[in-house]
Amino acid sequence: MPKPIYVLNGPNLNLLGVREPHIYGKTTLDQVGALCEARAGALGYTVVFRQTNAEGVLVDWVQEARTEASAVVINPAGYGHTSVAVLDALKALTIPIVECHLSHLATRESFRQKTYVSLAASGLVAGFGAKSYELAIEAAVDLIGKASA
Ligand code: CA2
Repeated sequence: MPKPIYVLNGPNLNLLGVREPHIYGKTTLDQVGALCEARAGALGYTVVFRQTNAEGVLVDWVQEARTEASAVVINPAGYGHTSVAVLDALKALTIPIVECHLSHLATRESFRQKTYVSLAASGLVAGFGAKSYELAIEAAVDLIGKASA
């Protein structure tokens, strides 16, 4: 059994489906987790799906992924735009990293158009709502396959 794909979620994503559905959709974070499990399962992987509002906890989970995960899919939320600490943690990984966002960052405020996480990730999926996560898992599985080929 391969190691799980860690799907890590940053601050305020616990509010998904509850507020601002016009930007982030109506799907709750629990439902996103179920979608990730189903998509990963179909591809032969399990997921560890977590959310935190605390930057240090996100750093701890990224560090944990170094030894415990096959890949990381991360929606850093607001910390993507601010956190050098999360970037540094990601840079210590040798497994694939895929950045994931619900909204289409390029069409939003200028401060959302760059993320520190992008400097460590292989690529970014953004703008497809909950589907972004499924696409990010597909990309992660693809990258795992390429790394072991
Ligand atoms: O589009 C994304 O996935 C974001 O990572 C979401 C973050 C935002 O800061 C990023 O720029 C883009 C915000 C997450 C907050 O999610 C909420 C969901 C519902 C209601 C309020 C906030």
